Amino acid sequence: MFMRDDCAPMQTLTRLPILRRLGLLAVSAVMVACGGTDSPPPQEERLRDSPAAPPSAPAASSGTGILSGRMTLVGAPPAVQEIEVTKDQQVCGAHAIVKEDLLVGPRGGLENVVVSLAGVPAGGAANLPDVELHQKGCVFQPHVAVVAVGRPLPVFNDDGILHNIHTFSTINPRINKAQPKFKKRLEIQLDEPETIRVTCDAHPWMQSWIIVSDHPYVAVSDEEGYFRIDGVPAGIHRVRLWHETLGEQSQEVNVQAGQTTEIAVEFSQGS
Ligand SMILES: [Cu+2]
Repeated sequence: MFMRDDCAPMQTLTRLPILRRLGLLAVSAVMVACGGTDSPPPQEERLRDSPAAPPSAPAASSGTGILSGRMTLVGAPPAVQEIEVTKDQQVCGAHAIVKEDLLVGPRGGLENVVVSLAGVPAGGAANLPDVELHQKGCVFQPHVAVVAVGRPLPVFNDDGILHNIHTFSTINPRINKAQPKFKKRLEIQLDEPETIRVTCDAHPWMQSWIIVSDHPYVAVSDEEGYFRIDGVPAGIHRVRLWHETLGEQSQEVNVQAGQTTEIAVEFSQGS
């Protein structure tokens, strides 16, 4: 859970000059216009082309720190939208299924923002925790899964009905595998960093995302919008913040050894 007591330097937007805040929000608004689930996700390669630090940046110091913070949605949260179940009613219709492409907590926290360091060299992805992808109650769980490059990702069918896993990747080979009710577990493997949309072709509302990372500095915001990344090398980094519906923005952070650097990022649905 997010800990406020161990926070030292604050790098919130509220402490930035007003013009910069407006600039960041403008970036957010632009990304909204370019975002949406039908658009291909931005590729990791773009990030590697980004400058790692401005010329005036101090050299990275030794040691590591913690990067944490909170994602929020500006303005009124969207109404929860319940999916109309059109198939396999006995399983999929046994409970309410809601759209998950924009989940906002009661205090404005934005869930499922992928927070990652951009431009860091590949390596250390083995430190990412294991993850399983479940098709349960006709919903992918988790909605956003982070997996290390090259690590087998187990996919479970918990429902006893036909599911399917279909990855809309452009860098990794596409995967399109049926998962009948008797195939409780299968494995997929993704060897290149990529943000990949995943569907089940048997149930059109089923969609999730797999984030394939070649480094360990990535996290997904929780239902209150909080995230935390441990073991971040001290120094100046560019942080990429990506949401499937609200698009992408980035900002610079200065992580100091032995300290927690906190960021607060606002997303907007635009005007
Ligand atoms: Cu399905």
